Amino acid sequence: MPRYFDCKKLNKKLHLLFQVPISKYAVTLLSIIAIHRLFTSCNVYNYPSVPREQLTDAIYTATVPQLAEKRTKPDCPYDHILQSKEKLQTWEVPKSSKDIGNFSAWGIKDGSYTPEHCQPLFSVAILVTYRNRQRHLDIFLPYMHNFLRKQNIHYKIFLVEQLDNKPWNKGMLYNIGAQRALAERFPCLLLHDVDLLPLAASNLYVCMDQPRHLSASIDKFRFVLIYDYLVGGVLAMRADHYVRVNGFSNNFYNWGGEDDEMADRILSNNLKILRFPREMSEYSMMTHTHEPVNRARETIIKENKIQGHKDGLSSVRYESLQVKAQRLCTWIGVKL
Ligand code: BGN
Repeated sequence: MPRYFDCKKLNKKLHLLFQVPISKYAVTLLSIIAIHRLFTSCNVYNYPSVPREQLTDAIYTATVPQLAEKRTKPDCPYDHILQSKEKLQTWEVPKSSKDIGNFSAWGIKDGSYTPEHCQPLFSVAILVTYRNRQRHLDIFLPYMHNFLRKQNIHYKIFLVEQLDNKPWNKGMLYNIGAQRALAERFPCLLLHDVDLLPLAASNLYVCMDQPRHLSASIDKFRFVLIYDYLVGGVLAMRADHYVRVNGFSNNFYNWGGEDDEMADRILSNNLKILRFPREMSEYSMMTHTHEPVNRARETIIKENKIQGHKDGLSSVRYESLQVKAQRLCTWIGVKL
């Protein structure tokens, strides 16, 4: 006997299906989404990075010419820093300048420090963009000097402050800081948010052969890299690469987008974004309210791409600029 399709049976099955309460479907759907999320976040949590044992070969060794010329001391060691397991927990980070304790500015002049007993193999200009965040700055400067003086590197902190009341323009401030650092012949630029504090002693503040994103694992984002082309927060670039990509765009006012546009510049110049392993890239973000969101940011990213990133380091314009050497930083005040 041929078997015919039984409509009655199907009707009964469909009927049963519709009798299942809607909440059961919702629970199943939510569980599927949660499991999917878990797997995808696992991926960004364990983002691709250069393994600890290969870092020595991937870092960019270069100093300012003045240092390279007078080589009288033995080379500074760095292996013990890269291998260090020492790390602060988020709750151990200072919450106000009072928590810093007795800070001593030994060895620091104009925001710069050079190790005394050995020959540093790296010179790094640390550019910090700033406006109206005194509470952060009072923690950031002593914290960073304490952190960096242990790294055997030659570094100098440039604080670039926007002095006018126009909307905030971080990209342009970085370009202005970069012009100064390039004039002082720093081979490596490290672009640093003032509210981020590194937690791992092994997070050596140097450039790599390719652009390097340092703040891949921030407590505010549950230590997860939120997307793979993120370069916001702390980024290190060889000075020649910064010039090659024409720096940051000057077209972004207020909050957001300028870092994603920088990622675009990096990738379209056939450069890569490299990272240290996650346990070396942890940061704590000091709480703050951010600038108003730039609603045009997506459009500007697209337009800049079409125009071949012509706007940037080569087209910075500002009204006035002053430079003052202070003990803990070289201060650059700009009116845009
Ligand atoms: C992203 C912002 C970045 C910011 C990170 C982290 C944009 C562009 C949208 C087209 N990007 O969403 O600028 O650094 O968040 O906060 O808004």
